[in-house]
Amino acid sequence: MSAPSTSPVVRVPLAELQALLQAILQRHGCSQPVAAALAHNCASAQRDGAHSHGVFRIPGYVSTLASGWVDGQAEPQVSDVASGYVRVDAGGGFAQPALAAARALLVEKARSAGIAVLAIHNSHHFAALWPDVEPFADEGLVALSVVNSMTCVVPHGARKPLFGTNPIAFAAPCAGSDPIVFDMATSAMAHGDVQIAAREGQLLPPGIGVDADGQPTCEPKAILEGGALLPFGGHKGSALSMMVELLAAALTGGNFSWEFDWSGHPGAKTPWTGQLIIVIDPSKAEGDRFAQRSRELVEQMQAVGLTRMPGERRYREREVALRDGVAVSEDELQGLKQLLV
Ligand code: NDP
Ligand code: PYC
Repeated sequence: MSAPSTSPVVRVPLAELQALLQAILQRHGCSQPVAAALAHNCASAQRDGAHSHGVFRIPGYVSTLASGWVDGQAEPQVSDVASGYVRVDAGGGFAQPALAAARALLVEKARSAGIAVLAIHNSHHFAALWPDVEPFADEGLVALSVVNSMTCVVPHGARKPLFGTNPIAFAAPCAGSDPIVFDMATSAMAHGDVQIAAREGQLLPPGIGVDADGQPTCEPKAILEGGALLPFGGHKGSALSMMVELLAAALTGGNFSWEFDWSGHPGAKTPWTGQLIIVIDPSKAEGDRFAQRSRELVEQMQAVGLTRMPGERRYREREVALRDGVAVSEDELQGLKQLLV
């Protein structure tokens, strides 16, 4: 995860930051519920130090809304298609309001059938994925989500980019602590982190991407301008990225990462794809034992020397932010305020 900009950092109360983001999104064409859902997501990412998907993303939302590429007023259409299956047509709007619209039905189905699927299509996802799964684990459920993005990753063994950065997020309850959560791009680095490295003038480690000639490069601009990212972990990350294309696009009715053409919408940044969320009620397996078994797993990992769980850095940053305010660079805060004018 990249560090924030080098300009001095100020601390802003979470509610104040969220209200500012909501006002910006409404000012640039989102309805109140859409702006509220996106502002909550984005402020939460900034709170947790998930900088590649915090306030850094707001100019991208704004330019996308201005381009007419996304419908900031879309009203998601929820269909109850089977005992364990909910479909949502996001109407060319954002995925987060689509999840919000279907969430109660999804949880009801997961609790009655033991498992339920939410398939969102015709949707734009421009955010971190963990905010979509973590709340299920807070309610004692296990959740897995995948979303595909835009062509910028070369499949392992191929010559040209095809896949998106295609993240996978997972959340499970754990007795006596915050849920176990991981959220990772299947590319060697998230596109947002490459953009931040380019902005900060930093070189990348080897193995992240290639330039326009397909040659390995550590220069973020060469990746962003005609080059491409690589999957993480060679053929293994590539297979996971392929799986994300199948689950998030083929299964939901959404676009594959290469299927949309935003060239007629200068300023458009948000991938128009699909998202799948699978929710499992672990009480159907062994009553209340799952969260306790999660605890045992964590303790065994710690016993063999693990000092850092996935999600732990975010939870630490969250604690500080809730106490002292959310860290935002002065430059970014000024930039945000300009978007209200
Ligand atoms: P990272 O590589 O920063 O982190 C991936 C996961 O590994 C996190 O859960 C992180 O926990 C954990 N982790 C990191 N370092 C360690 C460590 N040393 N030991 C144990 N666990 C560790 O994330 P990515 O760069 O892959 O992705 C960043 C974000 O980009 C994600 O939120 C993802 O959803 C988003 N994204 C969104 C896309 C979209 O289309 N909407 C596309 C691609 C990415 P922790 O969080 O605590 O650091
Ligand atoms: O960081 O790879 C990324 C990304 C793509 C779409 C939203 N975030």
